[in-house]
Amino acid sequence: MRAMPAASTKESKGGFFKRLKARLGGGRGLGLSLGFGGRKLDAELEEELETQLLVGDVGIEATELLLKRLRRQLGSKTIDDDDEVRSVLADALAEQMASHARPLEISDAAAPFVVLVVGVNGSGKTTTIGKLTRSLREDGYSILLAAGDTYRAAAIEQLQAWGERNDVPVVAQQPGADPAAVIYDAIEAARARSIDVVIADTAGRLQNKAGLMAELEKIVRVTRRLDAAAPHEILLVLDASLGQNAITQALEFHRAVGVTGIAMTKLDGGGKGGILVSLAGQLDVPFRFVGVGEGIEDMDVFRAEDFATALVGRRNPQ
Ligand SMILES: Nc1nc2c(ncn2[C@@H]2O[C@H](COP(=O)(O)OP(=O)(O)OP(=O)(O)O)[C@@H](O)[C@H]2O)c(=O)[nH]1
Ligand SMILES: [Mg+2]
Repeated sequence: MRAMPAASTKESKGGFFKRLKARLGGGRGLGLSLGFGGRKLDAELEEELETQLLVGDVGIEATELLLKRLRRQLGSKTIDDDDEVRSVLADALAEQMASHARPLEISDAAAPFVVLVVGVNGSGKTTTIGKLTRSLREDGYSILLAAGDTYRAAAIEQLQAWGERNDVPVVAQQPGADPAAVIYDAIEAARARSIDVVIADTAGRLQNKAGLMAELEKIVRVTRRLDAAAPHEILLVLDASLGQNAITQALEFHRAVGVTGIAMTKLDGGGKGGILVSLAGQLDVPFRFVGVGEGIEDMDVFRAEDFATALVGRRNPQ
């Protein structure tokens, strides 16, 4: 078993962390406007903070936990400056998300290792596949992509374009083909060619459409005929800009197919980022990746501390 370093050692600290901080929630992270220096954590201040955290998508339960922590650490003392609050918040946020920071591990025993990528329409599945392919290629894995979104010709072409860009083969059939059959063929092809990893795209589906969720269950069932342990990863791609709706999606997809990892996209612009804090308290599934843009490099593994720091903004402004 190799822990996927996927960018974890590569550019992380410098490049991606900077971009994460710059772009998260359109550059404002949780958008905390503090101005707390000289004040005390009284009811009025708590309410201000509570509102800001809720607006940042942190969710009620996680917000309550954070306020409790602030109360415990700040007591009735006069707050020095905003950094004091930021620091307590960043530590508490990192703690709340820490157990979810488990990177994707590609097991060498699997032949091939199968990643099934699922999510609602437009969440960023195909783009995430492109980014993940590049990252795994850089780590030396051979990859084959399966065009399991057979609903639109454009979807197949989009995946083929990512295949070309990354110089990896794509197994596809005509639009309208059975996605389970496409993915089955792709796994067999990967086996025949001793390819390490198959990443399967799927069509976007709303979590409340029973027929489409049943189709996903069928894909999983058919995949298991080739390897009882497959898919080794069911990666749910969530659009952070959907706010609390992303949580509903996560719970429903998990109920239907048992999600094993989450990639949170669109944390730039619309996505506030607090959604990961909220999700951490509601679903015990690892956060594998965070995406902050449309480019091939705009994704990295999730790191709780970096993410928490980016959420609260600068801790030590000059
Ligand atoms: N800003 C931003 N845009 C993103 C990110 N990830 C994906 N996108 C964009 O979101 C749009 C949808 O991305 P796709 O990868 O096609 O999404 P999908 O889930 O495959 O969509 P369907 O196949 O239609 O279900 C595209 O315009 C992407 O460029 C991200 O992290 N940030
Ligand atoms: Mg797609």
